[in-house]
Amino acid sequence: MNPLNRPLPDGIVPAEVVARTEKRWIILMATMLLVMLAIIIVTGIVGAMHPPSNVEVIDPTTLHLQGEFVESNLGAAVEPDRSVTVRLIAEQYNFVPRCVQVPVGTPVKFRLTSADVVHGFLLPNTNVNTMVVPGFVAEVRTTFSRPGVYNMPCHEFCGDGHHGMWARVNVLPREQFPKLAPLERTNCAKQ
Ligand SMILES: [Cu+2]
Repeated sequence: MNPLNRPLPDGIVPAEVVARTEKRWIILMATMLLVMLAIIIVTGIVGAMHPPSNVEVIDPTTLHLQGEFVESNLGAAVEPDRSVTVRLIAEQYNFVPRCVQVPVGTPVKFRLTSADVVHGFLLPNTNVNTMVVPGFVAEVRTTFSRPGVYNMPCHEFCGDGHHGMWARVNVLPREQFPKLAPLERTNCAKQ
């Protein structure tokens, strides 16, 4: 070993040793950053996850009086292109409506807003996961690949009753959905 490369008794390390150590750390850190970036990109593409980007404002004090989120407009609605739009209001401590039915294999667009505080909307094992912020409309698109019952807990702590705030999405076989009565489609009520 080159005696010049040994740490000196006063703790000063030769310059080339410092440079080599720093280079190793830079390479290690850059590799870690690239690996983490790759994980974000790959999981984003594979899981079709998108950060919520729908900046759309709404007056939370008049939701029930006018506009898109009046009571008669809530629940699942079929669009002219056969896709489905689901409109929900999150409020302490409920989703309105508490249950919606949608068809499998069909593009579904969830539009949500809050009447009071920040809530969260999540459907397990799907790409649906967003905050619901008063004053804004959150929009998430998905296509359910299999029929079943998806519970949707509020996952943003919103007060004393937060633990009891949950709702449900019933994903139905495609041929079953058009047979539903309007009220069954919006809040799962049997008619
Ligand atoms: Cu909540």
